[in-house]
Amino acid sequence: MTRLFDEHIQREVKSLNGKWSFKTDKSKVGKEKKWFLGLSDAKTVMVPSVWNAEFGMLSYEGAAWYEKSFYYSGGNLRLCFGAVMTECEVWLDGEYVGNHYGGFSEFSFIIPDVSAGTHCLTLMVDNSFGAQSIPQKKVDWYHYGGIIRDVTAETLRGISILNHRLEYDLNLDTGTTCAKAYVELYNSENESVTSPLSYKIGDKAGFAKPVTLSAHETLEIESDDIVIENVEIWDPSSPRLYDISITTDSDDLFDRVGFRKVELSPEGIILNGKNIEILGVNRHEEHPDFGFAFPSQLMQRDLDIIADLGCNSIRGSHYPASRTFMDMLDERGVLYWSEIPMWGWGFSPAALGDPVVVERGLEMHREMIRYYYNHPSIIIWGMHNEIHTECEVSVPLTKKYYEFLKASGGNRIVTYATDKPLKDLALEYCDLISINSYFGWYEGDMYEWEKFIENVRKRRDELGLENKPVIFSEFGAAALYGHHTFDNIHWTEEYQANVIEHALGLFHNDPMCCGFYIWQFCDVRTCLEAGINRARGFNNKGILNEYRKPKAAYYKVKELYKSFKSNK
Ligand code: ADA
Repeated sequence: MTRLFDEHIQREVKSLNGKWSFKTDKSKVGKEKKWFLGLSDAKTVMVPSVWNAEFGMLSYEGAAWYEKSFYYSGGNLRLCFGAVMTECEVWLDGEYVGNHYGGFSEFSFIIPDVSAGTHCLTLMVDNSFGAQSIPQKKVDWYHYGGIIRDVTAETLRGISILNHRLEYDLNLDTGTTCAKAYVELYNSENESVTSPLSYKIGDKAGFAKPVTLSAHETLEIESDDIVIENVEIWDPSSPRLYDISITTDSDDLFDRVGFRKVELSPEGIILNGKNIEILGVNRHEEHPDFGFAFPSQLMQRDLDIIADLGCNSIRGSHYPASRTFMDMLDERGVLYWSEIPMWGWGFSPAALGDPVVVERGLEMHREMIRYYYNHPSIIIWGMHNEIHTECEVSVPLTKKYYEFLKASGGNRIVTYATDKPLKDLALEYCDLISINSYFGWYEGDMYEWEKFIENVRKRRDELGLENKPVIFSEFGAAALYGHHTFDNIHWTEEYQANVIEHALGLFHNDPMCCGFYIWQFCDVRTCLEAGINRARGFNNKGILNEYRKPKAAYYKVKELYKSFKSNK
């Protein structure tokens, strides 16, 4: 995957990005007609991309096929996919390899003993929706389809390193961290193999031991305690990263970690022993010309804009962003909330009780943790957004995800965004109460925030949850870029700026509130096809437009975030 450093030196890695053959399959006949044996009448597309960016294909929903021939030098082939929207089946040289569900996570397949020569990789990709889909058809963003992130072909030899996780506990008083490394190994040979395994953290700490794996065995190795003294902590003011290097006789994996401590008190979020007010924005990883295949150059630009705005945190609404972006956040010291696309309105109570849906959501959390665990910038895991938490059926689901994330998600805050805090039944299962509300836009006028906040406080205390701080995870108003009047009315840039200014002033001065994420960073394309009827077909609540041009609210927020930083 595109990282900001080389993940491998010894391992051969070949990019399969670039030119692919592509063909739509509206009536889904491709499998029956064995298109995996060769695509005829196909057009050329560049991967990664969304097919909706192709001429005349903006609203195509359904199945489509991708095919690429590539030279492989022979061996145990690992095919890695950064993300494919939403579901796919994979063939190599006409042989079925496997499938994956879920549009925003990495996945891979290992195919042993592939001969040297030219091979043909085929994918059937489907972005249509059913009763058990996550997300459901109705969302307030666009249902792009396609191979949206990198594809690579790797060669595994002997004992290979598939993944690692560094769990640690940082003691701020002594400046010492006690860590344990977990390394997932795979023996790609047809016989048992023994190799030294070395795991280094920076140039001092780590562990080494010999490992033996039988033919094609996958094994997780756990280290003894690794104590690191005089730790330089990862903090927004100085985001110190430590290099990780893991090697065996025949393979390697490089990564980075940062040591930091996240705690929660009734007063809010404590990062590395200091109270921090979250000054945030919600951001979709989307652009009108590239959809979800978001170029890394534009990620840097978004982060430059976000730095100029004075934000210290981003909520990754509403799905895991690419790891390239996570690397950038780690380097820049920006705090992040990462969540899965279990998004509101679309999910009926029946769907929330469906065991297939619940398990799919859990699997998405597993994948998010598997690939994102080591990123210090992620301090919050989000379980879901605006689902029917006023219904009993949401409680076991939330409990299940909460317990899973608390047990395996590392040192992070676990929450979900609720738009029904006054009748929510699942608030017991979150560390932080996260509220989405839109006074001044959908509900009443902006001066109703005061009463609402008092009601939230009352309910929280009545439930005995007064130790849980509150964060406003969404609020805002829409403005059409360039629309101004002398009157303070909906859709103008001035009105949007007023709504945000009023809400921010209240949140900042409320002791129960530990931060806020404005909805939203920039305008995003929405799903007219799914019945989201919005002006221009965009959600216009961005404080920048979709091409990242600032609206009046941008400058207001910049001024306020600057003043908040200096007075708290
Ligand atoms: C919700 C939802 C967002 C967006 C927003 C809006 O809070 O979580 O994704 O749809 O409403 O603009 O109405």
